[in-house]
Amino acid sequence: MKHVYIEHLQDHIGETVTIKGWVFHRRSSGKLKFIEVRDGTGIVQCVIFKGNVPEEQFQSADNVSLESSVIIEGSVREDKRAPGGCEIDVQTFHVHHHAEDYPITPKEHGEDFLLDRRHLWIRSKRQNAILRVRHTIVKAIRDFFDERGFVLFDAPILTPNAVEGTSTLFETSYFDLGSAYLTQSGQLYGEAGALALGKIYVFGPTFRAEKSKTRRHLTEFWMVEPEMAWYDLNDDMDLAEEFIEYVVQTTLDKRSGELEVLERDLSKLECIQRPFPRISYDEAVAILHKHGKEFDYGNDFGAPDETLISGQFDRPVIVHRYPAEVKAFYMKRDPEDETKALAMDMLAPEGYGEIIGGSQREDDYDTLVRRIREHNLPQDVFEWYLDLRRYGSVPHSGFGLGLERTVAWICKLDHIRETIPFPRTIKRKNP
Ligand code: NSS
Repeated sequence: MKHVYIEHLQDHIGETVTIKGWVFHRRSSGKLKFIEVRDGTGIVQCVIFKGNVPEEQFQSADNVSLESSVIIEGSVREDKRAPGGCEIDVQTFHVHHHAEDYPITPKEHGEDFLLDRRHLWIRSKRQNAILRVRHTIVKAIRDFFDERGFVLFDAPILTPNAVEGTSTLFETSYFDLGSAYLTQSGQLYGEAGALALGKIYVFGPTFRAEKSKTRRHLTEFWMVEPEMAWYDLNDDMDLAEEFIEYVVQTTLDKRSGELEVLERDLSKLECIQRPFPRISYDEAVAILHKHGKEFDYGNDFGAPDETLISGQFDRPVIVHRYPAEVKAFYMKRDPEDETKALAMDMLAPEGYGEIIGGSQREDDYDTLVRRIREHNLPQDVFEWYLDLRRYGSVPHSGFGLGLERTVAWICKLDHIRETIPFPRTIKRKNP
């Protein structure tokens, strides 16, 4: 008998098929038993009528525990009221494995209880929907760059130096060669890639020993980092804008069902269309002050500041030209105002804050050496990076998008930890 996935049952109305899955819910009323089965692609109601299956199978349907794995044969019947548009009229019901008492029940569980059982929690409808949205976002990201001539460029994870400041570095010992660090960003390698291949993107896991216990910080997260030779800051912002519009609209198009499970207000995503507002750091500070927010000019924005600034707009806002003091050593200064870096962040609406950080890179050898010294960084480990300014230096720019923050925003989740199969935070490395 043909094994059919639940998401494809619609194409098999009237046929007899086999489905393989897990018991999601059951109830009975006399001669009828209703078993909802999930197989990872969807959920379908299976109806067992006493006379239609052998007696012992009817009895086993009575005893079957939640999350037991089952193999069911039956005919597919159209039912407009059913969630997937059809039901299964069961002919044989086979329990493949009897599950022990399943620890996760429909009652409210605490967050820690669920996170300790994350390996089971991901079977739930909501978590399933989030992980499917994540998958689609990853695919949209890759398609966007692939269709525009970018080359995927894998940067190393074990690295000899910091990229984004030394305070969030994970250190590990590396044989006879001293310490190695888990990468905070593939950017520096991406720059080498851009000068070799023109336009590249790095897409992989990145690590920050973040002491912050906020709803937007993980210690292990995924970042996509395009890097383009000959792009200035404006080109960089144009690309970021086109990219976010594409990712959001593609996800809406492909995953509206999952977003409905998550009770997402789709109109808030439909309006994510270019152009996005662009304001300077100075204009952003003026917004804070106008709203009576205490903020010292020259600081970086905290989460509440970002929420207030992005709350003024119904789509992502790009903030550019930050004080160079609060930004990374590799950023180029604005020739019109040397106190500012040619940096940009994109802040997502609805309180989600920064999802993208990017900049035009310093491409002058002497200036970059000076910056490395000013930041007290060891010049020897950056010699290869300085080579990019010794041999055919060009203006170039790029940015990094945090995948989990993007998933949290698109799904409108309270906390970033639900966006990744097994989250890592300052308080958690299990399971
Ligand atoms: O530190 S960033 O702002 N920028 C960079 O790492 C650059 N080197 C990227 C580049 O230009 N190629 O981080 C970029 C994004 C940021 O906007 C967040 O969306 C995300 O990475 N991010 C994080 N997500 C989750 N958890 C943590 N701790 C985190 N840190 C950054």
